[in-house]
This record gives sequence, structure tokens and C-alpha cells, in this order.
Amino acid sequence: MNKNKPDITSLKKVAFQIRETILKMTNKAGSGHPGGSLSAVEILISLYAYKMKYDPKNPKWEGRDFLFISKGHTTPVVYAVLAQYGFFGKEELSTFRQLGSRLQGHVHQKVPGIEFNTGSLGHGLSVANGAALGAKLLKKDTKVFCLLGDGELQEGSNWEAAMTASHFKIDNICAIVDYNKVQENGPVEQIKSLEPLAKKWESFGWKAVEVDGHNFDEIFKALDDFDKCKDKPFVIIAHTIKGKGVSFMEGNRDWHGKAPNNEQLDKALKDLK
Ligand SMILES: Cc1ncc(C[n+]2csc(CCOP(=O)(O)OP(=O)(O)O)c2C)c(N)n1
Repeated sequence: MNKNKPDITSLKKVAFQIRETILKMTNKAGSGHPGGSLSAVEILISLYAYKMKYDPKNPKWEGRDFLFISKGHTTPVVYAVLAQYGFFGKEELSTFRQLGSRLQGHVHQKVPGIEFNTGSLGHGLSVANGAALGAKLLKKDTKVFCLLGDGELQEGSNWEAAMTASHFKIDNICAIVDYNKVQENGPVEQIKSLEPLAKKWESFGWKAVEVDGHNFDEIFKALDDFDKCKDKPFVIIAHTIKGKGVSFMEGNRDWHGKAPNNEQLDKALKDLK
């Protein structure tokens, strides 16, 4: 679906606020994953502000599009964006990772807007395939999106799912790779290179496009191209920066799964771009 194109200046303000929230949530919890959350901010905002059909007051609405968060550890950004677009109140974000809270460290179906529990990497794309194929069999106009990490792509199960999607010509699925170049233990390129990534997806029968994953216009255009793509699955390879916006977190694997302490939070909020 195409909504009216949102004003980019106001979306940039939303992105800034979401980044502030990610930093505050992880600081308050004393744990969490800021790096791969800060990299996925514009991707998720684009889906909710521009592309997806959903009703935040009725998250299981039959006419909705689906989003599967395969990199299920990036809850700070996912919860912050869901609260921004009305799925629950922003005050709940302060319960992140607390005992008894719905907002646990990995995404869970108890949270409005979350379709599937993830955290064990490599599962989301297969589940997304199932949802997309099911919608096609029911002749529903449902789009299915799946957010993947680049480190996550080293799991072989993703490539089985990639084969499945093209074999069944699942053209209502759009995978989005948050290609932030850094995984838990260091640079993806050194640990197990994905390159040539677009060609790999294409050789598995997908249409692949590459964008700057922090540029709303480029992401919108890719999402529009997905709408036009027929008979094959679609992947957006979004080039991003892990820890985007905070200079001492950018490209630094130390911030994959570590929360800023009070002093670091102060520094990060002052530094935030
Ligand atoms: C099957 C599995 N193996 C290992 C982990 C531990 N783990 C959590 S996040 C992560 C790194 C993922 O890297 P990437 O996909 O690049 O995530 P991002 O940088 O976007 O946060 C790993 C190895 C896991 N959650 N699941």
C-alpha cells in the first residue's frame, strides 16, 4: 500500500527521538542491544510511516501486512517504533527487560505488533515465507516483510528459505537486510564474508536492490519497487552503520549487546546526530 509520502524532515525528527529512546531504554535496563537497533531505525520507521497496512488498536486485523523481526535481539528499536506508531503507550518502554514486563529482550508475540517469537537467529525468513504463501493461497493482498541481520545471514537456514521463496514464486515477500557490517564478535567481512551479497540473492532467484539504509527516500523507492516486482521474491540490502548516530558506538562491536552506563548515556545523548 502507498500511504501519502510522509514529510522527511519530520521523519528525521522521529528517527532522532527513537535513537534517544533506544539509548535510554538500554541504560535503564542495564542490558540490551543498542548497536543493531540504532542501525535499523530508518528501515522500521519507513515500514510503519510509509508502507505497511496495520491497525495499532487491532494488531491482529486480518487485512494487515506482516513484519517478522528475524534479528529478534533488536528489541529496543522495535519496541520504540511500535510505541511511536500507537501499538502501546510509550510509558511502557521504561519496563524494558524487567521481570513481569511484556517487553523482554527478544521479541515475543505477547507484545502487540509482534507476529512471531524470535531470538534464535535464522528462523524468521522461513516463517515469513509461510505467512506470504498462505496469503497468496487465500488470494489476499498481504505483503510480508522480514528484517534480517547481516551476521544472521551466515545461518544456512536463511538460504534454504531463500530457495523456497523463489521456487514457489512468493512475490509478496520483501526481506530487508540491515547490512551494518558488524556482528557480535567483529566485522562480518572478516568472520565470514557475505559478498557478493546482492549477486548471491539474485542467484537464489530474488530481485535484489541496494540502498543507503539511513536515507528515507532510497528506502521508500525500494519499497515501491517491491510493490511492482512480480513472480519473484524481493530483497532490500540496506547499507547501514552499526550504532548509527553516536560516534563512539558507530562501527564498534563493543556496543552490539552492551548498555551505556549513566556517564556513557550522557555522552551519547550529547553526541547524538
Ligand atoms: C542461532 C543463534 N546463534 C547465535 C546467537 C547469538 N547472537 C545474538 S545476536 C548475534 C549477532 C548477530 O549479528 P547481526 O545479524 O549482524 O545483528 P545486528 O548487527 O544487526 O545486531 C549473535 C551471534 C543467536 N541469537 N542465535
